[in-house]
Amino acid sequence: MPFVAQPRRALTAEEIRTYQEDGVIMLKQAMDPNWMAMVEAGIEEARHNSSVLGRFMSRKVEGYQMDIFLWKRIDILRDLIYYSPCAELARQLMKSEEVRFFYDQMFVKEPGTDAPTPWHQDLSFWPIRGEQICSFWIPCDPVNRENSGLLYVKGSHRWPQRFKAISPDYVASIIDDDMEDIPDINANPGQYDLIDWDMEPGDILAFHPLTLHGSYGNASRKRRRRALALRWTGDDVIYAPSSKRMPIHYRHASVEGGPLRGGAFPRILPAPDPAERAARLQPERARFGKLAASAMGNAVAAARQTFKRPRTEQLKQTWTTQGEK
Ligand SMILES: O=C(O)CCC(=O)C(=O)O
Repeated sequence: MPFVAQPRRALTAEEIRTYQEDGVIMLKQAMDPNWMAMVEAGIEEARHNSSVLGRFMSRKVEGYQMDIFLWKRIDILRDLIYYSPCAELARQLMKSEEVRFFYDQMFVKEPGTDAPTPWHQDLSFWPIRGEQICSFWIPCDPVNRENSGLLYVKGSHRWPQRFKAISPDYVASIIDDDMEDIPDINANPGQYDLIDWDMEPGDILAFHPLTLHGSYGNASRKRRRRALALRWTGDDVIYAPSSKRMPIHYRHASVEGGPLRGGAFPRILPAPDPAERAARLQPERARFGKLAASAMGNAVAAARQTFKRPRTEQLKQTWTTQGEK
């Protein structure tokens, strides 16, 4: 028996087609105020009580705060994942029988924070493969391009290229030299079909993990930009770990080449797995040994890259103007 709330309405065939063709869709007022209150409470808890990983991710840019796997320690976000209509919306978009939760991530940019999120494809970061993967980006403040709303290259999820994983904090260990450099999209905006939206709390963006996306810094003087990303997986997703992909610091039972399993990636639909659900009764912190190994791997990769070619040359992306709509 599923526990998730029904969405306000079923998605239309046209909306599902748009998601599949464009690789992104904005769903207007898809989240009721009670769910948004939970998103906001979870973000506020994480803002004031960062995890070790969150502090590591946010170390480089004052005013740009990130955190990850929040739901593992913040109960209201665990409840959002198990009970909100998000899993059902993801099921419809991915056309999947099963929906698992992959992980959540917080992105907060304070007013006046000149910190873009570089253009990237999420799947280049992740230790999974498959087509039925969908992220939701849920802002709890009004957003537009000025205060760092997300921009997408429409249809780029169908491009053959796989681009290097450039994270906002430029984590070296996940930059895979076998992948292509990301083109400097903002330097040649006319060459790309860019799309973005003005959004209100309650609106969500749903996007495919290969759709190129990024955001300007927050140029607003007054408006903070707080957002929570929820990542969902479906039937065809397999676990594909590698030293060049985001490490998972939490317990799970997935085997390389097999489906996602276990407490880190709980099944939500068609019904939760009792053992995975019980595993979350104890809030879990990222395992220290794994964190230490990741930090070491990153330091070695960063040293290697500096030796190979200057980072500025490798990572160049133009994000200096807000670009008129
Ligand atoms: O909020 C941002 O600027 C980045 C969000 C993002 O890249 C994502 O959710 O995949």
